[in-house]
Amino acid sequence: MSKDRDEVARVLGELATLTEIDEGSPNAFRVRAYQNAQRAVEGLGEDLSGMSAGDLAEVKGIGKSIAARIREYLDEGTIAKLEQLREKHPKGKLALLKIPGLGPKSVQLLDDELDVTDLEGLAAALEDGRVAELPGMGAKTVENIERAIAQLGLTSKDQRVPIGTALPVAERILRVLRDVPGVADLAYAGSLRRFREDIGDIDVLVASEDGAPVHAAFLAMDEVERTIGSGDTKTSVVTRDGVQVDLRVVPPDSFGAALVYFTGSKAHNIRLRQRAIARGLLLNEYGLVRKPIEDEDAGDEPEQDVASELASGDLEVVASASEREVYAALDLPYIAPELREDDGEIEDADGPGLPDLPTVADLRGDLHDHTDLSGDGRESLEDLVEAVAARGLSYLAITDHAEDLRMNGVSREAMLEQRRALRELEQRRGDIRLFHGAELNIGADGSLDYDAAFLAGFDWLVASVHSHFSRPVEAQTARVIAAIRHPSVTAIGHLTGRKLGRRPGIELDVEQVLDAAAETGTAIEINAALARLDAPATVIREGARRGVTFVISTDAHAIDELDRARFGVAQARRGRLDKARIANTWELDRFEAWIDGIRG
Ligand code: DGT
Ligand code: CA
Ligand code: CA
Ligand code: ZN
Repeated sequence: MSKDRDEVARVLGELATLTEIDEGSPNAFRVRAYQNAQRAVEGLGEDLSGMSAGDLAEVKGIGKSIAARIREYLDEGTIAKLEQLREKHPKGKLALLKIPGLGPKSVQLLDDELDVTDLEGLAAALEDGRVAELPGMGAKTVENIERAIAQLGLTSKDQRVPIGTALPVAERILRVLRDVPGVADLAYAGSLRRFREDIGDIDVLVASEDGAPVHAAFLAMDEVERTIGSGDTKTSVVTRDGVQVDLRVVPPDSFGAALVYFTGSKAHNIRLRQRAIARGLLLNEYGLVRKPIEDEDAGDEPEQDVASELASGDLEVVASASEREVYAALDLPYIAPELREDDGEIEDADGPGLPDLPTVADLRGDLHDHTDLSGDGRESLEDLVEAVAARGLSYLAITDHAEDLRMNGVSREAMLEQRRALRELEQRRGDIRLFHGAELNIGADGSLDYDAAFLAGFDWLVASVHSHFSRPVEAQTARVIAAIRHPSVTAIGHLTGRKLGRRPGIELDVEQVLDAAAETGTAIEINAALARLDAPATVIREGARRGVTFVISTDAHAIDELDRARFGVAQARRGRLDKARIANTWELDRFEAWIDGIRG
C-alpha cells in the first residue's frame, strides 16, 4: 500500500526524536535536519509515490540523504536506519524524554548508569535514591522530576494521552481508511470527538458493508505496533505513540446511531436512552427502534437480541443513518459532540436552548501571529499576510515577541521598522487590515516589556506568561490582573501557560481574573495550539457566565499552523462559548470600535 505524506511526516518526526536521544542533544544537526524535512514534507501534496529521491532532494528543507531515506520508506515500507534506532532506544526512553527536566543526555545517563529505560524503572530509581547519586542530578532536579511524574500521572495504570498526541494519530488513520473500497463514511468518536484534553483511547468508526478490507488496511499501517484483537466488527491495537485505537466497522444505514453511541459520553448516552424509553423507543448502537406492542413489557433486552431482531426485521427503525435524525426523534436539537457530557446540555437543549457555537467559518481575524522577526517564527511578514488573506480573513495582528523574552525578543528599533513595513504592505495590498502588535511577557511582578509610551503606540497587545510558573496562587493572580488592567493590553495570551501532558499551568484564582477581564474588557485568548488549548474549557465556560470577551488565536509561527484555528474553535465549543462573545467573529468595523473602547 502506498504511504502518504502524513505517514512519511510521522516517520521523520520519529527519526528526529530517536536521533535526539542517540546524539544526546535536541540541537544536533541531524535532529534539526529531520525536523526541517518533516515540515517540508507536510507542505507537499498528499501522494508522494511519484517523487524520486532526486525530486525530493530538490524540495527546500530536504537534503540528499534524507531524500534517499524517504524514498526507501516509500519503496520498502520502512527504513533500515529507523529500525536500527528503534532497536537501540526502546520506547520507554522516548517516554522519559517527555518529562520536563530530562533531556537526552540525562536519559542516556539513566540508561548507562542505572539501566533505567522506562517510567517504571525511573520511579523505582527515584524511590531508592539512586537517581540523586548520579552526577549532575541535584536535589532540585530530582524534586522537579518527581513533581512532574506526580502531576502528570505518568506512571498510573490507566495512562491517558494528551489530545495533541491522539488527534494526529486519528487523522492519519482516517486518511488511510477513507480510500479503502466500500467505505461510505468514517469518523473518530469517543472522547477525542468530544474534544477532551486527555484521551484514554481513540475510537474510530467506519461505515461499510464489507469490514474485512478496512480491518486489513488498518493493521497494515506502519504506526500500528501491536494488535490487541481483531474480529469481524472490531480491531484494537496500540500505536507507536503508545495510544490504543479501537476500530469498529458498522453498516452504513446505522452509522448515525453508532456515532451517537461511540461518541458518548457514557453519561450523555444514558440520558438519551432514558428519553428513548419514555417515548416507547429503544436506543442502542444499531439504531433508535420502536418495540412491537406485544413486546412492550419485555423490559431491557440484551443488545444481541436487539441486533438479531433488527436483522429479522421485527423492529421498526425510527432513526439510525444520521445523528441529527436520532436527536430529532428524541425531540432534541442536534447536540454538538463537545457538549455531550451530561452536565446540563440536555436540559439546555430541552429548555432555554444551546449556545450559538462558533465554527471556523465565523472567524474574521487572527490576533496572535509571529513572523521571522521572532527567533522562533519561520515566515516573512509578506508570506504570512498572504497566507492569512488567502484563508479569507479580513484582519490580522502581527505579534512578535517583545524584548524581555530572553531567547528571541525584538528591540524597539526593529519593532518600529516592522511597523513601517506593515503599514506599507497594508496599503499596497488593500485587502486585509493589519494591526501592529506584540506579544509581551508578564514579569513575575506583573510588569511588562518596554514602557507605557512605547506600548501606547501599538494597535494590539497580547500579554502572556512565559516564565515563573511555580509561584503561589496569590502572586500569579495579582500578576495576571496587573496585565489585564494595563491600559494598552488588549488580550491575555495562553492564560495558564500550560503544556498539555508536559507542564501544568500557573495556579490562578480564576474568578478574580475573569472578573477583572470582564470589568476592563481585556480579551482572554483561546490559544489554538493543541499542546496548549489555553484558556482551559472550564475557564472559558466560567468566563462566558461572567461576561468576558474572548478571542480565538492560532499563535502561528509558521503558515501551516494557521490551520489550527479549528482546534481553537473546538476548544471554544467545549467551553460552551456563544460566538457573540468571541471578538474575532465580528466585522472589522465593530472589532475596531471595540478595541478603541477597551484601550486607554
Ligand atoms: P476515553 O477513551 O476514556 O477517553 O473516553 P471515551 O468516552 O472515549 O470512552 P470509551 O473509549 O470507553 O468508549 C467510547 C464511547 O462508547 C463512550 O464515550 C460511550 C460508549 N460506551 C462505551 N461503553 C459504554 C457502555 O457501557 N454504555 C454506554 N451507554 N456507552 C458506552
Ligand atoms: Ca475512547
Ligand atoms: Ca474505546
Ligand atoms: Zn506567541
